Amino acid sequence: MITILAGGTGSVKLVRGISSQTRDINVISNVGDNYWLYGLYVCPDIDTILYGLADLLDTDKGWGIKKDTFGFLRQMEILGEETWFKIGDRDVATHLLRTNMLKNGKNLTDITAWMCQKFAIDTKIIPVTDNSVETRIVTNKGELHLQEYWVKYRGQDNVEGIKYLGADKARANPAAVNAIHDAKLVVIAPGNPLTSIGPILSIKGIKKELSKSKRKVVVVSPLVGNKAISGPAVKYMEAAGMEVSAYGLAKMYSEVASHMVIDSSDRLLTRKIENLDMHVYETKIKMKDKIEEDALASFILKQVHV
Ligand code: FO1
Repeated sequence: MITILAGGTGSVKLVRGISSQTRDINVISNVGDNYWLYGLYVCPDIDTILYGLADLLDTDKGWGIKKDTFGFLRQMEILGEETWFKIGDRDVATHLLRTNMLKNGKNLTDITAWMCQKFAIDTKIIPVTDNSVETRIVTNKGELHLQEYWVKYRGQDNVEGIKYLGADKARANPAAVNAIHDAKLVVIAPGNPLTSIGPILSIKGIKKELSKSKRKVVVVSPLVGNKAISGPAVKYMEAAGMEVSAYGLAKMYSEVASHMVIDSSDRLLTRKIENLDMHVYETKIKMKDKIEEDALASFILKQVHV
């Protein structure tokens, strides 16, 4: 059984690649960027994995449902609501059902398992916690929810720090802890280290289980050189005072992982990373299509010996 820690658009490609090669997979999903909008509970990272595995994902955008329409949002605009967060008409069904089930007393874990069934997905998607953990971006102009900072205000203000509100009180999902404990291999997907994977690691029970299991944990770098393959990882890493390189990532992850996959072009960092007591594997980590998703997945499954 393989367990993957995943965040948003950077992670889904590898999740898809691994799931096309092996069946018994758990995905532990970030919940830090979940967002309440119009009374609906939106869970972008859970939905990206759901849609990605159900072959419904809009792969150009990396979120939402492909070929979705936006009539609902247009009507909200007519009614004078803010419409900066582009929820599609088909996507809204997911949020509506989820919110309704929450209101009827179900927890996010059970709702997500139900969704996996509805979307005919074998992979188990496990929210890292059923409690609220919210990723907040501290800027020079104040503190914002991640979605407000990145989508509403287009990431324009300087980032001074990142907080995971509620993480200190959040209880690790027992199913997530078990999924780490029972896995033969744990893969930290190439998600944003601070806003996709960081909130998962901010939950004590998860970090503790990973640290205990670190000999079977491999992290896949989301950086090539000092650039992120996608998204604002660099901005957040700089704000957190991290070195923006595979080595900077290795320092962050060396507490919870003993193996790291880096891009071949970063091979000059291999020695330095090995000095952190990590095994390093070099390959092409960018995944621009299904062939490259499968190639990286099979590299990990064949080459990483834990
Ligand atoms: N990202 C955007 O950049 N703009 C959007 O309007 C937007 C809408 C949206 C709706 C549903 C959903 O599940 C995700 C959505 N995202 C949007 C993506 C999301 O903001 C982030 O990419 C993830 O939270 C990062 O993991």
